[in-house]
Amino acid sequence: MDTTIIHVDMDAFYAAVEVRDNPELFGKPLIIGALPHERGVVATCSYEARKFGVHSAMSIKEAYKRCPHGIYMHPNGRKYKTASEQVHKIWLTYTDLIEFISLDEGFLDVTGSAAHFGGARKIGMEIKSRTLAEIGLTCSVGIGYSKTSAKLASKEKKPDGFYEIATANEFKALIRDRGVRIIYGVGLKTAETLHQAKITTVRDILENRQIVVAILGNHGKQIIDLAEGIDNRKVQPYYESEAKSISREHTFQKDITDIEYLKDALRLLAKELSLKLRVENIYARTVTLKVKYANMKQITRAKSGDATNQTRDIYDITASLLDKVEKRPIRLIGIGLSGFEESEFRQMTLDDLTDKRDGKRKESLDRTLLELQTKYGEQIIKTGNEMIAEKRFNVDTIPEKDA
Ligand code: TTP
Ligand code: MG
Repeated sequence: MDTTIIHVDMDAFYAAVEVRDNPELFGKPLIIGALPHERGVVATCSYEARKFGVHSAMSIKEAYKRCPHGIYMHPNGRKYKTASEQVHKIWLTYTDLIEFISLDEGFLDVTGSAAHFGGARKIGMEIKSRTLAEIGLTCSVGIGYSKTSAKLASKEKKPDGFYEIATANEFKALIRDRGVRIIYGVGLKTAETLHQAKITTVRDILENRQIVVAILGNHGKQIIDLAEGIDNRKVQPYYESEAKSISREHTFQKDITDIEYLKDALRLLAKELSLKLRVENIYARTVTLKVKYANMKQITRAKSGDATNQTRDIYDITASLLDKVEKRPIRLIGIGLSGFEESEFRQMTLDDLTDKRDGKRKESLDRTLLELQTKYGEQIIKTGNEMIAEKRFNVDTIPEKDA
């Protein structure tokens, strides 16, 4: 059976929730984020504000220059979380194969369930009308034969959009003459590299495959596949039973670029989490690194392996994930653990068999912690929100090279 995927993305999500709750804001340029006199960035803004060139992650100073008559508001996270849960509930009535990408965005695999509801288009239209009637918000829906096509489709007619890309040929025809950035995974840097080789459109990519592979290697091959409309990535569903996660995070007083400092923070977060696991007598299979950059862009990278409750393992995994992410000033760093196993169901690992090594590890860790405390004082880490029985972190399936 051909795969059918729906991608839903709420329109101007934070701003739309605020407008819904205060109709006086309707039709006005509304900017959610820092206030003009504060240091900070735009989280999002209404489409009216976008007309003045304001967009997510822009410094609030720049936004104010472009739109001095706009209405500026701080975000109200709890409200958005509630709205997000309501939206997710609507989606779940059509399939349980859903990959929740963020509060306002998700992929629904309706391959098996579409016929039951009268087809994917019917589901898409119903999601739109119910989201408006039941929650008072608009969203954009894209239907595709793959994740990439569904995502492109939802973006195509934003806001309040509805669009379908049914085949790879339709997908190719749609993107052929657009800039290379249209391809998922082509970030600013990759685009620049391609531009230097005079490759500016998707057509250029397809007509210069050898050059693309020569300059970008495996990433280039991936880009060519996506340009051809080939994308076999599966929707990674999220099940309640796997939903539990425990996390610790830290927001820095100032943006940090020093990788060693960031790793020190990871060490302390890992230690806290390890303690928590041992108190609960559980082991985690998946370790997730969360990074929020100074421009508020947030990314997560995850790795699954043998279940562990050890500080050292949690640290090693997150430190190596950190080595691979883009190097930019970082405002927040966090670790999430999920995929828990009770001790009796857990497979023995090498660590269980080598008590001595374990002892050594603990010793060296304690020494590290002592060194850190001497270096930064007791208060280097203030624990952020703990999330138990919350959604797991979002895990990127194709790492973006540079977005
Ligand atoms: P988006 O879906 O990227 O943006 P949006 O829903 O506001 O607008 P649209 O989809 O119509 O283009 O992000 C969802 C929410 O995530 C957004 O409302 C605010 C938050 N966000 C940030 O806080 N910082 C950011 O840099 C981005 C991109 C989003
Ligand atoms: Mg959105």
